[in-house]
Amino acid sequence: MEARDAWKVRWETSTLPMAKTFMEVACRKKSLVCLAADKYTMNEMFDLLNSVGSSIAALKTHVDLISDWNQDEWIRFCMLAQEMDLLIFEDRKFADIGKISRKQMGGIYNIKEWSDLVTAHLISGPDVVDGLQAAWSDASREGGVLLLAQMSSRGNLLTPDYTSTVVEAGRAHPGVFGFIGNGSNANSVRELRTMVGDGKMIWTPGVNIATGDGEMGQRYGDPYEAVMAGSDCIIVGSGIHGAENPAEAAAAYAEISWKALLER
Ligand code: S5P
Repeated sequence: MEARDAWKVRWETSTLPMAKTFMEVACRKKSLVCLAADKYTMNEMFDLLNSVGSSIAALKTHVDLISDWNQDEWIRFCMLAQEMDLLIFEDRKFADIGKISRKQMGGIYNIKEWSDLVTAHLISGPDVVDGLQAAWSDASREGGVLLLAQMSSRGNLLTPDYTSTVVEAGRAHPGVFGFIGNGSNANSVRELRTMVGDGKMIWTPGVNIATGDGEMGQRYGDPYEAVMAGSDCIIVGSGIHGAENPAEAAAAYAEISWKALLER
C-alpha cells in the first residue's frame, strides 16, 4: 500500500523528510512498532534484532546500557538495522543547554554519526533542539528530535501546562520530528493529538498487550487504542523482548498497530 493512502492526513501535512521516511518504512513493513531494544550486551542486541527486525519499523536504543559496547560492533549493528530497513532512534533524553547537547551527540558513542532520531526534554529551553540539529549538521547527516511532551511513568512532573508549552514550541520547529506521548492512557494520547494537530508525529511508549502496571512505576496501555487515539508509532520493549517468543510477539504488535492505522 502507498504511504499516502495509509497515512492520509499525516502524510499530507508532514513536511519533514524523516517523517515521510518513517511512514514509508511503516508501509513496507506493515508495522508501526518501534522496538525498545533494552538489552545489555552486544550479542543480545544482535540476537534480538535478528529475531524481530522484519516486524518492526524503528529500533530504539539506550546505547549506554550495553556493558561490552565497542565502536566496531556497534557500527556493524547499525548497518544490520539499516539493511532491515529500520530507523535508528537513540533514546538519550538530552536535556542540557544547546552547546553541550551538541557535544553530547559526539563523545565516545558518537550518536550523531548513526542516529536518525533522538529524544530530548525541553526543560532547558528550545536551544537543545538547535544544538542536536547542529550536531547532525557537523556529521553531514540529517535527524529528527522527539520531544518528551508526556511520560508513561507514574508521578512524572510533566504537567498539562508543561505539555502544552512543549507542544507549542515544538510544533513550529523544523528540527522537531514529533513528540513522545503517554501510551499507557488513550485519553492522554487523544488530548496530545488535539494539541499537536496533524503535522508532527506522536510516538508512544507504555504500551503492552497486557495492560496495567509494569516494573518500577511503568504503566501500560493497549497498543490498538494508542494508535486509534492518534499515536503514529508504538514503542514496545518488554512486550517483545520479554516475551517467550519475541518474533511472534513482534509480529502480533505489528499486526495490531497496522490494522489500527488502516481503521484510523
Ligand atoms: O515516558 C516514557 C518515555 C520513554 S522514551 N516512558 C518510557 O517507558 N520510555 C522508554 O520506552 C523507556 O526508556 C523504555 O526504553 C521503553 C519502554 O519499555 P517497556 O519495556 O516498558 O515497554
